[in-house]
Amino acid sequence: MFKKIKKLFSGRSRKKEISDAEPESEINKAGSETGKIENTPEPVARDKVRTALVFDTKRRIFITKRKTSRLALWCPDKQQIILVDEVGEQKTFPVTLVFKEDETVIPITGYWTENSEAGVGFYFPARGLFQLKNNIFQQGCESDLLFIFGPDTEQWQPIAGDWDADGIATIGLYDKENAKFLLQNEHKGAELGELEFHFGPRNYSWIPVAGDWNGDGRTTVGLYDAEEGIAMLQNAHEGGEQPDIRFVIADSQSHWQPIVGEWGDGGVDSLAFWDAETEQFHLRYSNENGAIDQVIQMASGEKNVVPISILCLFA
Ligand SMILES: [Ca+2]
Ligand SMILES: [Ca+2]
Repeated sequence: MFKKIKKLFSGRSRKKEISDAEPESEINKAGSETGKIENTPEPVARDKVRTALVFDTKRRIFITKRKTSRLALWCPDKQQIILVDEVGEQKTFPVTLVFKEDETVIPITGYWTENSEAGVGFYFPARGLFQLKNNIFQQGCESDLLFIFGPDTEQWQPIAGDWDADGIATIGLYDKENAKFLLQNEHKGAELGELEFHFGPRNYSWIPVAGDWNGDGRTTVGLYDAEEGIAMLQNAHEGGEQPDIRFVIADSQSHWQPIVGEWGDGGVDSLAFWDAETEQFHLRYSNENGAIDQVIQMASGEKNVVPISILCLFA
């Protein structure tokens, strides 16, 4: 498998596209062919609260109600994800990468298909390659989607989100040198994004983030300046120097790494920060000036980790 894939992607060919799909996990939306929910509860905002029929290993049906942002750590040395579950316990899930060479790998997360759960992905800058896995809880497959996207340079940083509010997250890239975003609405390889715009200053210290800052179901981009603790967020796929939202994290540290999730009760995504020195997540519940709202202490025992936020379905 490894040799085959390596051959296909040697020379950074941007035209190859592989769909290496494994069977989907047996999660079905309400009203699908496999089951119906009578007396459907009141309508809820798409992508925030979703009702689904889920079959367990004994083919029993239960109903899940909510997608929840979970704190997690990607451990590249062990190719594992440490997830904080719904009761605060840390659980480890192995993730097999296509490439096992000593190259840079950057994690991203999202619902890659309508039936995904706890999707995770990885970007290999040296190859421009995205490897997406629909469900970290489902073992036994390396990836569900594999494709090359973006210009043939290594300076791009990956992001992911539901840019068109159709319930499916797709990938994007940010070029910090030129303050440029490229966003894709489909899982397919290309050299250019469907959406392309410049946002923010050209500054090496800004970190790209993506979230639904206003709760309308559409993910949009933002930038975080770790040195100053400044966040600049957009609510539309538009460029410019002035953001829709700008705020300062009062007690931020320059070494904190930002992630995005729905941490508060306001129905919007906001920022959290990973402090590798103290192994703590610092959560901010709103997108406005202020200090950290909650601190979560981790005890992974791992040194070389990358913080991520994973959307999970929980009953
Ligand atoms: Ca989408
Ligand atoms: Ca939005």
